[in-house]
Amino acid sequence: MRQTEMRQTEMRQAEVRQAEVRQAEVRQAEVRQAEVRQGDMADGLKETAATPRHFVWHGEMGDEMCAAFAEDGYLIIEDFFAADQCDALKAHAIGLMDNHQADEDLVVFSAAGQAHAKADYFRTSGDKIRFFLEEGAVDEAGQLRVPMREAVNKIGHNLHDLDSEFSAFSRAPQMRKVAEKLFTAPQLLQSMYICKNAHIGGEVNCHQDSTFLYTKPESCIGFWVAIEDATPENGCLYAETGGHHGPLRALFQGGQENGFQDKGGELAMRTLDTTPFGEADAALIARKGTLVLLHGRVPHLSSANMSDKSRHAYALHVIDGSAHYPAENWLQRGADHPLRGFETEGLTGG
Ligand SMILES: O=C(O)CCC(=O)C(=O)O
Repeated sequence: MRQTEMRQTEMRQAEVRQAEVRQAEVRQAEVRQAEVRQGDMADGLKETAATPRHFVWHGEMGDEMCAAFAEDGYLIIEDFFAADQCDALKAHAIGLMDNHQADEDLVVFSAAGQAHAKADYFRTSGDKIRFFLEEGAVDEAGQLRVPMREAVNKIGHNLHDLDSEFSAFSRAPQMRKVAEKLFTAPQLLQSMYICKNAHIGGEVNCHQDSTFLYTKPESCIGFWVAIEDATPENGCLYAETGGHHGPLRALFQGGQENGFQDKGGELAMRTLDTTPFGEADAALIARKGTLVLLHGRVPHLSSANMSDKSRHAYALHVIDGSAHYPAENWLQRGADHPLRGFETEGLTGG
């Protein structure tokens, strides 16, 4: 009798081991497929030294993912959102652009627009939904040269609290799961729907996100989601592998006194460290639905989109509520817009 029980236990253990081996094989095959896809999407890739690791989402941010993020300063997780969720967010964003009654922004972004009006429009957008237009999308007379949905560079910076669709996307269970691995008290600070439209989408210069969204201690992490395939041809992200171990180069902030926003204070880039950025050696090629995590210190950029294909993306920047948020930071929210976490309970949206 005891021998029979022992044999059954051994058989169960062997079955578990076999299932684990099968699961590991499936995961390896998925990673190989992701690498092949990355190769297929790599047309136009400049010579890069690093081959970014690609992971596939299986409901958990595992130890390997955490280790890769800590080493590289970025993390690519495929199949994070379903393609139809991305399509729905894109359709919604295009609807917002089509329905946008442009007035202030046409003046601000016209070829004759004043730099300070542009700066003000940006400076006060932290708790609003504003439309930032591409360079050259508006003529001297304040008329759009292309339809609004093609003229928009990005929509920002509080989609995640003011728009119910964006709130739901930002607070999707898998976003919350990842955030819980990375933060003590995650708070959603900034959101941007970035269009990088065909032929008109401008470049984003090399920068560190903590320059713009500084906390003490630093805690900013970018959650960047490919709403469409992002390739070297249509302006995917590039990042400096391991570059988050370098110093923070600059802070983009307002005057020293608290409440600079109310006083219309000027924003300025303050140099902290003159070490040049290293080469952005990793093309973060991302299939639709992929999450790219970006450490607040990792230098990253994207090129102008000269191709026929748009490259829509949604970027959410999260900070830790336990860190100090300086009153000099450019992004300030009114008292009626307190920061919120990933909890969906009690949200009305809209
Ligand atoms: O999407 C891009 O091209 C740039 C995004 C970016 O720099 C960011 O989310 O921090």
